[in-house]
Amino acid sequence: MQRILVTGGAGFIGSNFVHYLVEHTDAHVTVLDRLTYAASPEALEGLPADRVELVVGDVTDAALVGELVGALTGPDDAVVHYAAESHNDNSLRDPGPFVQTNIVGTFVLLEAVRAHGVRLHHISTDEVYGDLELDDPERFTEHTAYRPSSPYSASKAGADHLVRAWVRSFGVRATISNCSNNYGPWQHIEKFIPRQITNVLTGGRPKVYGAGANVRDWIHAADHSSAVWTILQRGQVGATYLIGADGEKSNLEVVRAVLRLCGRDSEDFDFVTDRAGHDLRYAIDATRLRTELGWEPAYRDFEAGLAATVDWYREHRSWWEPAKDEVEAGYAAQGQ
Ligand code: NAD
Ligand code: TDX
Repeated sequence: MQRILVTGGAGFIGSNFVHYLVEHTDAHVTVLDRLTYAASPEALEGLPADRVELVVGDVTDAALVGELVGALTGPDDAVVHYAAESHNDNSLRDPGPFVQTNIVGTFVLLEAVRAHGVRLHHISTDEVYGDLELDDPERFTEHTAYRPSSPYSASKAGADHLVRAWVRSFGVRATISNCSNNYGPWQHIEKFIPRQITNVLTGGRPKVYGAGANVRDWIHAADHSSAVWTILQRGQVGATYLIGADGEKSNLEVVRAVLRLCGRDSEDFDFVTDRAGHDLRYAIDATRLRTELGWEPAYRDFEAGLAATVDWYREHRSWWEPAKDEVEAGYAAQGQ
């Protein structure tokens, strides 16, 4: 039986991938997650106990990581590494945990897969490439130079470089994917889309940084999961794949869509203090993934995916509501 170790598997995207594995494969899944404020162990509830095991622990704990990676003895066993501090705004307030988890955590994992000869897939972000002008005809490709802007994206870039060095210097069998902005169920309400949905659902107003002209390239988390599985199955060891679904939207477009879907006036939002160093635009060219590995996204209609996401937050109030006041107080303290 194939065994997959998923670090950060209780988070937004990692838990989506765990569901993907349960539904589409016979693999046994071990989740390693520290259960930080960002984790949603509820997202793993109801999964078959003989298929999914949750180990609560830190990816920087070399002894624990060595033990879990050492148990992966089959030829198709693998580690998929999602665990990270993931929010740019938090990295501006307190960068330390980003260096620790994202860089040191990846180092610890790399040493374990090197010692035990285990295949690794490393999950990264398009933010390592910095940003694009709004009218730049080029999008990010596997050949774009690294130019990270924030402590978060710099820590992810650092992790990517470690993975590449371990491939080249030590022959570690690893692949990397850099994905665009994800949306969907179980995303923490600190992030843009769920923050605005839950602002509206609690009778408040969406908060748009700066002038709202910034563009993000949205992909449904389920499409990210299918892409990662495709790379794990058919990806070339040592290669990097960019994951994106041609979903560019300005923040203003997204906020107005959320308001419309909730039956509110589409101008019923506030402009607030901009993010320091705010990247203007991300855009992914996923040609390599599509042509070499034959991957295609299932969610092609952003409005439809967003509508389903709004409904999901309506139906899961008891999950997000306890965190709402504290998240908003943190933003208010920054004028956001
Ligand atoms: P998230 O914050 O929702 O989840 C991160 C998970 O990692 C949480 O469950 C948390 O408890 C766990 N974790 C944090 N520190 C840990 C540690 N030291 N040891 C063990 N577990 C730890 O993040 P997400 O949005 O699901 O992102 C997952 C991965 O995908 C990250 O690597 C992120 O950089 C990458 N990514 C995210 C996006 C996006 O749009 N959210 C896009 C591209 C790439
Ligand atoms: O209240 C807000 N208002 C606002 O205008 C928030 C929280 C954000 N924004 C803007 C900032 C960005 O332009 O919305 C955009 C999206 O913001 P985030 O959800 O914080 O995402 P971003 O900074 O783009 O990073 C995300 O995508 C890449 C994830 O959080 C990262 O983990 C991933 O690597």
